[in-house]
Amino acid sequence: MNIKLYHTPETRADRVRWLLHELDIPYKLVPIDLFSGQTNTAEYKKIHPHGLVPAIDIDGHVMFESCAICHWLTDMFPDKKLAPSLASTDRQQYEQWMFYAPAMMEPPLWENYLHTRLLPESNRVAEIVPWNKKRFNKVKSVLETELADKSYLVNDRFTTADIVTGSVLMWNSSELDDYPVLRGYVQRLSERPAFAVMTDAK
Ligand SMILES: N[C@@H](CCC(=O)N[C@@H](CS)C(=O)NCC(=O)O)C(=O)O
Repeated sequence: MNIKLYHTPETRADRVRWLLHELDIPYKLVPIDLFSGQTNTAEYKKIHPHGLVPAIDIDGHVMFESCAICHWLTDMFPDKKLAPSLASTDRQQYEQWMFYAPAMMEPPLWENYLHTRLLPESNRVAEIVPWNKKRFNKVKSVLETELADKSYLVNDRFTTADIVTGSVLMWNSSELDDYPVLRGYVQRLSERPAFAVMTDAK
């Protein structure tokens, strides 16, 4: 299998890269500079129609959406045991957390990034920021309770669901003071050899 990952450091492409190292499969990294206009070309739009990262090319078949890529790669390599099998009762929990990350965790953080940094000041809505903080605090409380008596989300075994949820928590790592369980979780995840390889290589 020939894999090419279109990647920019410190973006959602990192979660795919982390997973590729957990799976221990060879791949080619295609560095993408988001600020050079490279993603706004007709050539790159054939890879990702929105001009975003990540995207992945697998034997000439291109796919985008980081969590979908993680989900697919995990199922393609079942011997690596990074997801419970479809027949296992743990699979429900696995699917739940895989979708929780992009559906419940990312939107409040991303919206606040837009309304505090990315949008022109005249387009920012200040009132949305505390509301989103509240939404994300709820996410953190849910995960704090979930992980209180275990190291990983699904039946206490490391899975790709920890990569996707962990990678979003890492965006917010400076605001985990009131969440000791999550601080420990993020620390544990960042000490994994596959995670270290990814950050060393940046
Ligand atoms: N839902 C998509 C989001 C992709 C996305 O927004 N990527 C950001 C980096 S994290 C990007 O490429 N931003 C560049 C831009 O907005 O021009 C995914 O998870 O892959």
